[in-house]
Amino acid sequence: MHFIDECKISVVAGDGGDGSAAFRREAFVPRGGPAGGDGGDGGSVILVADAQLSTLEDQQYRKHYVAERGEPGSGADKYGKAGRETLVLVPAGTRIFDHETGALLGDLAVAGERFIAAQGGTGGRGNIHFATSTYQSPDKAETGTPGERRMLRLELVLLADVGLVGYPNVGKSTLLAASSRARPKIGNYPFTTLTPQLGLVGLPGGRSFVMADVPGLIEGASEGAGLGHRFLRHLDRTRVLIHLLEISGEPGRDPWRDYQTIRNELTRFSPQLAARPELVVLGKGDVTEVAEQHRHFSQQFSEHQIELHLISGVSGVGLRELYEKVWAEIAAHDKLTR
Ligand SMILES: Nc1nc2c(ncn2[C@@H]2O[C@H](COP(=O)(O)OP(=O)(O)OP(=O)(O)O)[C@@H](O)[C@H]2O)c(=O)[nH]1
Ligand SMILES: [Mg+2]
Repeated sequence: MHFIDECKISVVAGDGGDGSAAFRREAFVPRGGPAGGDGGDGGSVILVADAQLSTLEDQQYRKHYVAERGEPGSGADKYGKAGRETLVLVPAGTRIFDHETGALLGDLAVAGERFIAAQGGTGGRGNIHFATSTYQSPDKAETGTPGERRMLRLELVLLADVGLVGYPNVGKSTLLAASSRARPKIGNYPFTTLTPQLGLVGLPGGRSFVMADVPGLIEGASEGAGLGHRFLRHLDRTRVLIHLLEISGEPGRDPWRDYQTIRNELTRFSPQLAARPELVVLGKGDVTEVAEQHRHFSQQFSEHQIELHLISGVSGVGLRELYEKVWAEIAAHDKLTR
């Protein structure tokens, strides 16, 4: 299961500086030899894959990248200074497309790789290059060529780090919508979500992770009840699960029973998936009755050494704390596998 982070940027390279058509000035010589230097090359805009980055977030904010132009040449054989290049840092794995034609231009798969997004113009040659034995005083010099400019689309494929599991209607999609720019369908009935949805959840300090919302599970999903359980394969590559529970009015359900039912279904699908670190959450915490009963259920879960967090996708209560715990699990996992 993956998620495509994408953005559009414009890149404008610097123009090359013009060459100069100056002449040497010497006392008593009306016109000395040609002395106009070359213009400097314009700077290029270069995309560089950086190991520290994991999203295209910087490019969501800054969309225009311009490199410096080359300085013109001048008299006394002076060459113009080359324009400075502009580096655009992107995460490894970024693919670069021409926005107009859709053509794939580059693929920065590995950190350190570079792609010239817009080539700087070439500086024009000054008249010092144009003198010949028969043409001693050339008054022509070249103009610099313009820098390239174009619109690019950047695309980055991200894998889901976190999976949301639970009964239908517990508020999984609401939680994803509250935490990311994803806009999954939300409805007050079971099985609103039919296909997995992904969103990028941002945390302070430039941290982020991809969260996957999948359909709800019910008892017997492994035998095909409800939407079955095959969609859980989309959580194969996740590192943490958020198990969302609610206080439901349905007969035969309560958070602890629901918890065991879903755990059982997860194990039947895949013992490896069931073994992932899991954060257990009681949702809809904005409802007074839920907030009041949280202590009671929390007590019950703690008897099984499980911490029961209280959150609400509607009011946002508890989300910050929850995502810090998610982040700690992701970081611990990264440390283990590095
Ligand atoms: N009060 C309150 N209602 C919520 C909250 N989260 C979800 N709901 C409501 O619960 C219902 C189900 O929400 P969804 O987000 O669609 O639930 P889901 O778990 O994605 O459901 P499925 O896709 O069917 O599995 C909707 O009517 C939501 O408005 C919450 O934090 N507080
Ligand atoms: Mg849903």
